[in-house]
Amino acid sequence: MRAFSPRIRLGLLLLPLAGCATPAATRAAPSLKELYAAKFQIGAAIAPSMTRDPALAALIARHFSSITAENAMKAYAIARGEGVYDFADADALVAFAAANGQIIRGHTLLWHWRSATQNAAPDWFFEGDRAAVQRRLETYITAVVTHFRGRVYAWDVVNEAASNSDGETYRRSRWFEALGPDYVEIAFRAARAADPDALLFLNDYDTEQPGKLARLMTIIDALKAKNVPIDGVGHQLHMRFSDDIAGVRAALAATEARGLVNHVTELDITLYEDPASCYGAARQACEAAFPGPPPADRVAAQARLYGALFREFAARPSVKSVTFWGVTDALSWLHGFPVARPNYPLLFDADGAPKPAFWAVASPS
Ligand code: 9MR
Repeated sequence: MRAFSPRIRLGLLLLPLAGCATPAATRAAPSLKELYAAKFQIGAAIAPSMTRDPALAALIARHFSSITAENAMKAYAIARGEGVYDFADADALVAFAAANGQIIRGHTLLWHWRSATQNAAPDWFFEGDRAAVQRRLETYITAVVTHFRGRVYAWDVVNEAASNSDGETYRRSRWFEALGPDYVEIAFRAARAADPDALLFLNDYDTEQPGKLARLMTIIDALKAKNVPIDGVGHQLHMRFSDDIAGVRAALAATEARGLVNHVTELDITLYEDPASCYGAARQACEAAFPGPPPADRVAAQARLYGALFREFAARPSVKSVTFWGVTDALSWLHGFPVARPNYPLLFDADGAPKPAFWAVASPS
């Protein structure tokens, strides 16, 4: 038996008494990576701290064949300044994965995102003229991909290039402002040159929405028309419990039609039914936190959606990797987005016990 904390063991013991145990809650959880070995890699995004928690590390080793650094390979984590790199956290994750026989998806070489304290597109990149910005981007990508050559088998080369607005293909990021649409091509060519064996992905969110998918595919078609080296599309799939899979189907099919591979890169399913306005800058009318445990009907709907997604993934040979954006409900970016509030988006509860969502993925039919 795994070395779960006394709290977890007590929880498992008390479940039948609470009258809410299903037989599934106590049966041994099969290894997800073994269940899906013939279909695709099963991955998790992790933080270095997770590898230092023995029970969590054992859970990660048991269920996942692929590891993504949730943050440790972003430019804000690696680049201390121009030409000054700190690979310590990223290397620790690479060593953890190697010790467990897991392969590694690199995330991400280029991103627009910034907050008050973190900047995935550091200011020093953008000093000087266009040629200077291009040279710095090439230098950075070459250094990072070369450092991990032979250890990172696939890269999210560019993250979130597509615009969220109709009638505008590319996101108006600082990269776009400095280099125009060519920045995507520049990044992919630099990555291919630094490691010809690594698979190269364009990664984005909301690919399950028709407008976003169309804009992303316009970018892909432009890259392919110029023979830019791209191997696949990364679909983040940050979904909601009430979603269906029609949009996911369309996104996977659009990628297949272009002869590219599909990776699901950041899968999770929020239990809140927030209106679109909640995701705007003002964060208006987000649902209030549940007063107690999450509602049972939403937990069940989340499990049904996970099951339907995995049936779909397993039916499509183009899907080569499915990565969850986290491991247990204890740690998820959704505790802070779109507003601060507890969320329950993953397959394992905060104590590491399999949820209905786990069982739906473990036996999707
Ligand atoms: O989960 C990540 C969170 O811990 C970071 O603070 C945040 C900013 O770096 O990025 C989160 O991960 C994002 C991923 O890198 C790209 N797609 C959206 C993810 C959730 O915001």
